[in-house]
Amino acid sequence: SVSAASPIVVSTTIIVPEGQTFDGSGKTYVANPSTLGDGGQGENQKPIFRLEKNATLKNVIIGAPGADGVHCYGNATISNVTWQDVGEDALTLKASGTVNITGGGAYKAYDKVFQANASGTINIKNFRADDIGKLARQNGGSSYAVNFTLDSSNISNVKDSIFRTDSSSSAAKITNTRYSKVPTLFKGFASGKTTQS
Ligand code: DGU
Ligand code: CA
Ligand code: CA
Ligand code: CA
Repeated sequence: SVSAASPIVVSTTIIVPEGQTFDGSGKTYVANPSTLGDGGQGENQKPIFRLEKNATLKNVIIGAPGADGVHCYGNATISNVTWQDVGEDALTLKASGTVNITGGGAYKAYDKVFQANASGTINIKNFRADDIGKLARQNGGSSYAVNFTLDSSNISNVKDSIFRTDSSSSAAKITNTRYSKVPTLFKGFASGKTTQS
């Protein structure tokens, strides 16, 4: 009889070097909980993938445990990556840059999906998210500028908001997106810094 392929258990963070592409060919990757983290809400878990600047991650499924997901050090391209059960969070911008996330989805995020711990831009397009706390959050208390965009996506069952910041210089824009059970689109943005159409 047929059976699903076993996931690839990652015990040491997979590093995608500067400018290079990691193509997972649709395979499923999970964290070794004893080395990277159990995917619960404890901080300081390690990522399954670390992308150096201008790296690309594509055609990857991240299963459970998801640990601290993907860390991006500068510009990154994330294409057709699905987090089946987001760990502490799904992806973090760790150094300034633009992250373009296209296709894929994120499910079962107790708190945040995307986390911006540096200034830059996070563009999310053709994405599906369900059962999440927030789609993207700028690190609490930070005042640098982050530009968030969401386009042509489908977001459902959100506990808090789509985009959240504490920075008066950050901005967010949502276009052509379908929602179900989303209590708030934008939280903490200054007036005039959000648009929705
Ligand atoms: O100050 O920096 O939750 O990257 C608190 C911490 C916290 C981060 C963030 C993350 O905000 O650890 O997961
Ligand atoms: Ca966190
Ligand atoms: Ca989860
Ligand atoms: Ca984290």
